[in-house]
Amino acid sequence: MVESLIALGSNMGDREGNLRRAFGMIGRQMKLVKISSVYETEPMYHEDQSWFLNCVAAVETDSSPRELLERLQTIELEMGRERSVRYGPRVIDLDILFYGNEIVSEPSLEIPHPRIAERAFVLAPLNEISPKLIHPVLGRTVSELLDDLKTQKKVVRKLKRASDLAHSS
Ligand code: PH2
Ligand code: MG
Ligand code: MG
Repeated sequence: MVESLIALGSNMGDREGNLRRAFGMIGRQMKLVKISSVYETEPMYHEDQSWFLNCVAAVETDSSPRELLERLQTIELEMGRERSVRYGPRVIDLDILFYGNEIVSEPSLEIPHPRIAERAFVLAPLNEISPKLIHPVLGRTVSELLDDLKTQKKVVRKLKRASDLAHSS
């Protein structure tokens, strides 16, 4: 079993319902071990879109990194995710942040996720559940990466008990 960290995001439709549904689908396929609070976050990159709800979950899985990616992509598709604008609006986004301390560098799969260090919307929830986790490429802990981050983007904790989302579907 490997512990993997997954980032969840939604900025279309019933955002909270979308996170809840994704947790239900993830929980049927692997063991959900930890879940952060839910944050309402200002959009990055493509700024002209609605604010996101973001959170992070730790799971235990037997799947390889590639299989895990495929499982998450299947959930995204089942939830009606359409591939359109890069960084644009989405019903649900499920990104692998870490997979144990493994480093994977393939054209369609990079682990650790390459943009963790610039994203408050990932580091703030991640810091709640794994502050001491060491980024295997950058050699810094999650809490150090969060301290290093200089961003004007707003990240507001919204729902303290995201675990309610995971157990209510
Ligand atoms: N996801 C993106 C692009 N921008 N901004 C926020 N705040 N949260 C996201 O999850 C997000 C984003 C592409 O995946
Ligand atoms: Mg993403
Ligand atoms: Mg994605």
